[in-house]
Amino acid sequence: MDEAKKIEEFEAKIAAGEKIEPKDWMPDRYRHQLIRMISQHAHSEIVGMLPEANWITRAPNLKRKMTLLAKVQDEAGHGLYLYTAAETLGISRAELVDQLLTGKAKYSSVFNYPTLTWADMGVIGWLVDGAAIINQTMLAKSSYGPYSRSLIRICKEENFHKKQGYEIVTHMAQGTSEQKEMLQDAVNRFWWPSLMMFGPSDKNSPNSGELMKWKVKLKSNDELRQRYVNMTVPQAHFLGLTLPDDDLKHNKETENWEFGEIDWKEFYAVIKGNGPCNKERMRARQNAHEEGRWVREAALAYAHKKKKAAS
Ligand code: BYC
Repeated sequence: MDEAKKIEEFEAKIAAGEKIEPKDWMPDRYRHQLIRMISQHAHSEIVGMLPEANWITRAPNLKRKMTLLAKVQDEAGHGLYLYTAAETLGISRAELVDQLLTGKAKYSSVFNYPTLTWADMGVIGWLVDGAAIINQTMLAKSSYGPYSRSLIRICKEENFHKKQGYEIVTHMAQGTSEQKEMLQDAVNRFWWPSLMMFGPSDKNSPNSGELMKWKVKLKSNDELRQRYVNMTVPQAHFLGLTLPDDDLKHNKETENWEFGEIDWKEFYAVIKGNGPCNKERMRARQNAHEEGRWVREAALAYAHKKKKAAS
C-alpha cells in the first residue's frame, strides 16, 4: 500500500473515533509527537514529586504526612504508566530517562518553582492538580490507545489529589490570620505558573495543529486554560481568597472570567531552563539516577542469573 493510502486509512480510523494501537501503522510525525508529549508528561510526574517531597518530613501531623506520602507515590506510579505508554512507540526507557537527565526533554514548567510553606501543599493539590485534571481528562480521550487508557487511571488519582489539596486549603482558609496569610501568599505565587501549565497561547503553539488534526489533543491550550480559570475563580472567591490579577473580570455575555496577560517572557525563560529551581530539580534527578545505579545493576545481574539457570 502506498504512503498516501496508509495515511488516508489512518486518518479515517481517527475520524471514526477508533483508537490507534501500538502495532497499527502510523505516520512518523504522529509517533514522534506522541513520544515527545507522553515522555514530557512522564518526566513531569517524576520531577513533580520533588516540590511536594520537600514537605513530607515537615507535614503538620501524621494524617497529613500519610496523605502527602500517598500522593507523591501516586505521581511515581503515573510516571511509570506513562513511560510504559511511551515505550509502546518503540523507544526504550533508558533513552527516555537519558533525554530528561541531559536536558533534551522538557517537563512541566510549574515544577521549577519552590515550595516555601506548608500552604503550598494545599495550593499545589488545588491549583496544579486542578489544572492537570482539566488537561488530562481531555487527553484521556486522545486517539492513541495506550496513552488514553493510562490517563483514565491517572485522572481518578488526580481527582483524589485535588481533593486533598482543596481540603488543606479549606482548612487553612478558616484558620488563624497567620494561616490565611500563608495561604494567600501561596496562591499569589502559584496562580500564574498554574495558568502557564496549559502551554503557549494558541497562536504561538507550534505543535497544536498536528496534535489536534490527529485528535491527540481535542481542545487547544487557550480553550483549556479558559475552562480552568472559569472553574477556579469561583472556588477562590468562595474561600475568601484573591487572585493576583487586576484584570480579572466576569464577562456576562460569554460567561468567561477574563484574565490579564500571562508573562510569556517568564514562561519561556522557565522552559529554557532558567526558572527559579530548574538547576536544583535537574541535579536532584541526576543524583537519584546515579545513586540508583547499583540497584539497576543488581536487578539486571539477578535477571541474567535466573535466565542462565533456566536455560
Ligand atoms: N511546561 O506547541 P506547544 C502533574 C513546550 S504533571 C514546559 O503548545 P504542545 C503533577 C512544549 O513541550 C502533568 N514546557 O506544545 C505531577 C513545546 O516544546 P517542544 C503535566 C511546555 O505539546 C506531580 C513548546 O513549549 N501535564 O499533573 O502542543 C505533582 C511549545 O508548546 C509547557 C502534562 O505533561 C509547559 N507548561 O502543548 C502534581 C500534560 N507548555 O516539545 C501534579 C501533557 C508548552 O516542542 N502535555 N511547553 O520542545 C500536554 O498536554 C501538552 O504537551 C502541553 C503543551 C499542553 C503541555
